[in-house]
Amino acid sequence: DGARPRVLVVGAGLAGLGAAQRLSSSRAFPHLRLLESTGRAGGRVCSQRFGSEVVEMGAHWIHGPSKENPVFQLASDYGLLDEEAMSEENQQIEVGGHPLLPAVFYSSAGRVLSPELVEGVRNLFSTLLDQTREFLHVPQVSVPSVGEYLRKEIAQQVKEWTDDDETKWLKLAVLNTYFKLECCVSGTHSMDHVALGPFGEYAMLPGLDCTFPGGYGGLPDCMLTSLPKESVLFHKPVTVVRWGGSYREESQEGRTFPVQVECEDGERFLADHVIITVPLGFLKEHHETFIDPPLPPRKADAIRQLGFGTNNKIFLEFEQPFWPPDCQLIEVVWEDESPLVEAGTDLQASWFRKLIVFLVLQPPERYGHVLCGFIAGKESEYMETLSDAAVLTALTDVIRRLTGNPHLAPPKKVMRSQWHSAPYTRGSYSYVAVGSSGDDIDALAQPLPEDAADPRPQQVLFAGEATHRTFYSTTHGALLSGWREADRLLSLYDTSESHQHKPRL
Ligand code: 6YU
Repeated sequence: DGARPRVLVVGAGLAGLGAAQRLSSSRAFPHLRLLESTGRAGGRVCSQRFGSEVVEMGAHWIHGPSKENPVFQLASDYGLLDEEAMSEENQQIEVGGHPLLPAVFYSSAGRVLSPELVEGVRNLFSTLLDQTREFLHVPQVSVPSVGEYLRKEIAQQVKEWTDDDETKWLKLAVLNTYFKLECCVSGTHSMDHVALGPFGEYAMLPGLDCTFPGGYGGLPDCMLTSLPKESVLFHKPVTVVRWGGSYREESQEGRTFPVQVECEDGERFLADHVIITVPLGFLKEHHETFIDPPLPPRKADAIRQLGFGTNNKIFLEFEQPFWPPDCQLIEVVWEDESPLVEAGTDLQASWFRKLIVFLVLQPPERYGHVLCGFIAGKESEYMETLSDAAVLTALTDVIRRLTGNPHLAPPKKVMRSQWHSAPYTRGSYSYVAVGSSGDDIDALAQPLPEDAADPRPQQVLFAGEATHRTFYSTTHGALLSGWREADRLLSLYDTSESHQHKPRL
């Protein structure tokens, strides 16, 4: 039995759990260990208590909940979804990633904007955004980024607008809100950082986005339960993955292992293979020391070039709603802003202007009056450095201004995510940044040793959302990447001979 391959998985997010689950269901891998730096499973799937209810600090929806979505399938199998989400009808709805919720647009001038004006602008923006996905196979793009393309098109269109000046400015201000919203979707500071050519490679599945009634965290919890208890070690941050070596257990004469993984507490684990699922944000910060010998230049470049930004959530609980009863989405328009005018850079004075959307958590009978605000980019990272009290004060001022009610009662509670400060995440999710492409994602996913002529079996494998070329930034991308790497190992070993530890090369 000691001759069978030993596998380590680093990170217990959906990628790591998915890989471990698949490997542990095969008899070929009885020696499986999952090392997780924090005290819980789930990673960026993170449900937390907020008063008497559970809210999502990380992943919120299943994007495209339908048959092809493995997160949807697994969650359905575990009985974690409600009937509506499971219905055939729900699975067939195609909205291109943007479900339309009943929304109210508040402006910085203390007024509610007319739905007609907003709808016209929204249609324009989504038409332009759809166009940005059409450059995938175009050899030469005229501008490098999604943001620049959108602005160029908008500048053209404005010339043809026949509205009065005030309406023109207002329409531009609404467009600016959509730019900020798109920053949340892509998890980036600015759409000028998101590469235009590869933008259309991100794939959307059918199905109307759904949530987990009992919390997204139910999914990693169920996956964890299916693993042998002793195989999962928490509070085990890995500091270095050594590969290509010949390591032997101190106490034993036995065989040697090519991989040695060292943890912050000094403990070492030997293995034949390691699957690394740490976030791209962690790799960006640590890859030079985390992997030894260091990564080949092509892979290190991919880590540097691909984007990994910040999108945070701020939950606010109110005694009384200030929004109308049927409203599910509050959007914020700063009337003095335009995508055609450079934004201010004084984070302290204006970070809160980047927060332009609040979801009203549904149903109110269950949540009370809770808003979930989204804020992306450098402003979001700055927000992380503030105290809860400072965030609450700033947002109370904003909401008073939006509603034109200087006496509006402040929220009674605030809670927010701080994904950029989280040492084992360092941001929220990946995007294909200007200067990178889907090939970088594939380069990141390439196992080591990389050389096809190298006779050694692959020792270091890479999974995680940032390694999925078409589903990056999602939970299903993460899960599929974990399965992909587990399958890579399964295919290395002929299971009929696996007890003899014979790689099938
Ligand atoms: C989705 C959604 N969603 C909001 C917010 C965030 C994310 N996502 P993990 O990080 O989970 O696991 C790694 C583990 O490794 C972790 O436990 C670490 O502690 C551990 N680790 C690190 N270093 C270690 C070390 N040294 N040693 C040991 N362990 C170590 N996805 O499907 N629906 O609604 C959202 C959202 C605020 C932060 C999301 C959403 C992203 C997912 O959460 C994320 O991809 C996966 O959970 C990652 O799993 P993993 O296993 O890879 O890593 C065109 C175009 C546009 C492109 N984008 C459009 C899509 C929009 C994405 N949607 C996002 C929206 C929200 C609101």
